[in-house]
Amino acid sequence: MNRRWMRRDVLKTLAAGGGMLATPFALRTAFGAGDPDLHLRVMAAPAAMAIRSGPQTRGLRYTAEVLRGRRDAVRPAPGNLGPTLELRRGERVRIEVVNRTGEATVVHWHGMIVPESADGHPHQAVPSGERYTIEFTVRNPAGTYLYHPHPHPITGRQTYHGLAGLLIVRESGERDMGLPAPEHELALVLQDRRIGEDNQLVFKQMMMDDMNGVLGDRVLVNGVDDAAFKVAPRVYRLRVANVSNARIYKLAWSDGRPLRAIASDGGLFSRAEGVQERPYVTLFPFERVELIEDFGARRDGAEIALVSQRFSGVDMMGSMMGGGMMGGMMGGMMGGMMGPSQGAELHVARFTVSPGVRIRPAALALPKEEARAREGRHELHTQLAFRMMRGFLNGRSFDSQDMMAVADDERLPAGIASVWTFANDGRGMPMPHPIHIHGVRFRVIERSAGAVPEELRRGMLDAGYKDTFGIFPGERVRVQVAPAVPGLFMVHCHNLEHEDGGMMRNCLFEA
Ligand SMILES: [Cu+2]
Repeated sequence: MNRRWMRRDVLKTLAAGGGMLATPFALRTAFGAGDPDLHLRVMAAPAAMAIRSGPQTRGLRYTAEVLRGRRDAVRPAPGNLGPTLELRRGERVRIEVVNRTGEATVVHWHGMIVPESADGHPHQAVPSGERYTIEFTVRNPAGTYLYHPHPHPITGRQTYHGLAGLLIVRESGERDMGLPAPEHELALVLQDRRIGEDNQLVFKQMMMDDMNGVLGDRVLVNGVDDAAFKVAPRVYRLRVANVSNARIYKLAWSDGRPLRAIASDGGLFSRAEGVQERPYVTLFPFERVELIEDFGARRDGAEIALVSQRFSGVDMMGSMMGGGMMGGMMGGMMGGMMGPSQGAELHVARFTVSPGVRIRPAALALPKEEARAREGRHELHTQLAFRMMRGFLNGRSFDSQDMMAVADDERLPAGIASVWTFANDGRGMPMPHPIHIHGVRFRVIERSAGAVPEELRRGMLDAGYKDTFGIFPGERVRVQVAPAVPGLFMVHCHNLEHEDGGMMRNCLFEA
């Protein structure tokens, strides 16, 4: 096959993917055979939002409405955040995307296994004033997914100004697993922001922002500043999503209790993996973690904060100064002059435990391990590099003049498992990168020893199925990828400024 992904091949692959997607589902009977179970409209448009007291903040926002099907598929979110879309596994969904932003945009359904025609590749971006429609069947298991813009090279700016939302997949089987019911769930979307005069968002200000990615000095939770939650003295399911352009969080409870994780990007851990207890959780941009938290274990009226603890070892200024204590100190001093830094201590949200009868936690029965795809012999290697404000995967950047370009080392077979090794040792600046692959759920199978900074090591969560993972300078990470749907998808750094700086490539899952 030649270098370019030909149009007729796209159509052929789509047909194959369509066949694989034809999962039977009981809800189908509600409508005619060709009709979706759910028809939504998602619109991206300028908005003024109350993210804190005082003047409203101007930005962009998604709104959504149900055109047909379950009315509870769209749940409004406060502040600067799109509504939460709630889908059920097996549902056939049609979504009309309307662009009124004033510039090109396209929506990517982050973590969702959808045909390439629905993925939201940058070449699918439409001008403002236009709309497009996608369709997919929800094949993902229950979990916490996202939707956000993907137009090149303005994903960072659009997301920062408010275009993002949660997409939750539910399954009927969750009820029997002892998980808290939806009314005892809290979603926590974390986005660090710089808020300037008159409550307006401050985006890129200096060269450091293109290099580190845009970092804020405070954390919006679900689009509001200084978020506070009243919780009953019982167990909650917390869905935590890092939707920050570049910020890595070291999430911990202020009272020192461990975090108990039950799911990561791609759904619940298996029974064999079990609940993963950590003193803190390291969360890279666009990773998710679901926690189970028993607020009943605290006294009435207790106030607990979720914080991001200070850490060193990944701050650019720190590593340029040679790391260590001197590096850290110099980094801190320079950071003061140069804006917010990676690894700074940040307040995330407050939780106040209401008085009441304590409800004992139910026993958890996590799902059985999923059947694995047959293992193939194919291997891929990708070397990551960042230099001169540009990002590279095997020496190549995303080519906005040739958006469909695929090199030979960017192809892998669909339907069987391949091992994909990422090595963060290319020529340039040593930096951590969150790596995301579209259209698949993969497993992290190996990390090279010694590269994860000591202060973040115990919070690394590689269990379960992932769509985004963090990789530190000098590190090699091996993931096992078994694409279920063939087609043209993407692999990129999910530090949005790195992505917009070209650290993105196509990958082709060949039928
Ligand atoms: Cu990066």
